[in-house]
Amino acid sequence: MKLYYMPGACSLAAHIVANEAGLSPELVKVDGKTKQTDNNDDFLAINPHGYVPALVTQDGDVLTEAQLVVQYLADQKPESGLMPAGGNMARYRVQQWLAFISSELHKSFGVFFKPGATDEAKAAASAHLTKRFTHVDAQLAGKTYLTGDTFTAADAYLWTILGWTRFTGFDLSPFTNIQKFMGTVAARPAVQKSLKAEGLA
Ligand SMILES: N[C@@H](CCC(=O)N[C@@H](CS)C(=O)NCC(=O)O)C(=O)O
Repeated sequence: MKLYYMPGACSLAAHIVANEAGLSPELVKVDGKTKQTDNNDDFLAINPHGYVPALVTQDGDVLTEAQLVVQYLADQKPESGLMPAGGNMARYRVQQWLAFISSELHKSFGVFFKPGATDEAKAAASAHLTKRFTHVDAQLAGKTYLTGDTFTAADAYLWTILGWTRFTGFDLSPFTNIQKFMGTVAARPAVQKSLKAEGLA
């Protein structure tokens, strides 16, 4: 398997899930500007959208979309608990979180990384994120992870996206459960291993 990534981008969630599952996909770094890989290959030939994560499976299939890539990787090791088994409400709950993180959180950060984005657009995104973080914080009350005591693919995705608040100046201090979650996840060996491999530790 090959995992195409940019350091610290949403692809970090897939990288963490791969390490949590004990998988060792070949890591291929992509330059966001040139869309060239570190092997000087054209990333657009892998994913014409030009964004990471992209996963090339053992069978040569290309999978994109962070919420899908983490599920595929987790399903390679069902015993890891990273994705509950199909047909159970527990799996739908993790999928519900993955969809929420993708559409309500991940996409709302885009404006902060967009050159020329207006202050008004950033303020609107901040207001939206504040509402959504309030929900996440309440859901984490009394729990270690989003769905309880088991670390899942959704936790890897949430942790990755919340980490971007450091670059946007977003103040997470009012969200005490989120802060605790961030510390707990950061301490996981698979997370540290992923950060180190991406040159971020
Ligand atoms: N719809 C995609 C979006 C992925 C995405 O936004 N990737 C960003 C990094 S977090 C990226 O590669 N941006 C570079 C670009 O779009 O050119 C997903 O959900 O995975």
